Amino acid sequence: MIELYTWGTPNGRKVSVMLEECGLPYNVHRIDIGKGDQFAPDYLEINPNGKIPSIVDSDGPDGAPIAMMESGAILIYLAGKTGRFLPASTRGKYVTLEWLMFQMGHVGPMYGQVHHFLRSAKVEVPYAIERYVKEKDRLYGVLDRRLGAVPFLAGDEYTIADVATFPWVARYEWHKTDLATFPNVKRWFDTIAARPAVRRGMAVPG
Ligand SMILES: N[C@@H](CCC(=O)N[C@@H](CS)C(=O)NCC(=O)O)C(=O)O
Repeated sequence: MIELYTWGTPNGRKVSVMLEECGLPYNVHRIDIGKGDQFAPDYLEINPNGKIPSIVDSDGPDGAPIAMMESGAILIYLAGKTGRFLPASTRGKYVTLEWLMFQMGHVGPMYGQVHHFLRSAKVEVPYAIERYVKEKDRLYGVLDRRLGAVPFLAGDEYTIADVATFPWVARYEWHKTDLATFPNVKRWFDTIAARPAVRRGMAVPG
């Protein structure tokens, strides 16, 4: 059984969507990051970085339990465990990892900064808003050009790169983006949003 430690954020939902897509049974543990649950000593044993999401798989490699942090690493782990959503071809695998890293290194951190400075900052910081909104729009341009050339981020197949990116784009209202201005992203977004497993995973932790 897999134990999922999560909260209702894009990084958390990447993992619940993947677990639903793979049909893996899992128990949800709510880590309320607003109340500081992520810093509880027991939780830091699982995720030394004090963030969500994390998993503990009682049936890990070599039959021994494994605890994992970092959503991108967790997606790679679950893809390896199930043989799903990471192409078998060498080229397909590396292109998928390329776009997964693009999400982990750019889309997540930059959209997260936009959310912070538009919604949570204690003082309005126009310089930061301008900087991160500009970068967010540039990244939407990169995604839109890519998705104008191929149906999914890694090519023809739906992969963990899409699983990772979708929950961030799903917050388009938070970062004040009109998806109609990025029509290829919108086509991709609507396709993925219609998947039943995505609907279920996006509702976690409920
Ligand atoms: N690179 C990490 C980022 C995790 C992350 O930033 N999680 C946020 C929620 S989306 C969190 O736990 N924030 C609580 C905090 O910073 O104290 C991953 O992808 O797992």
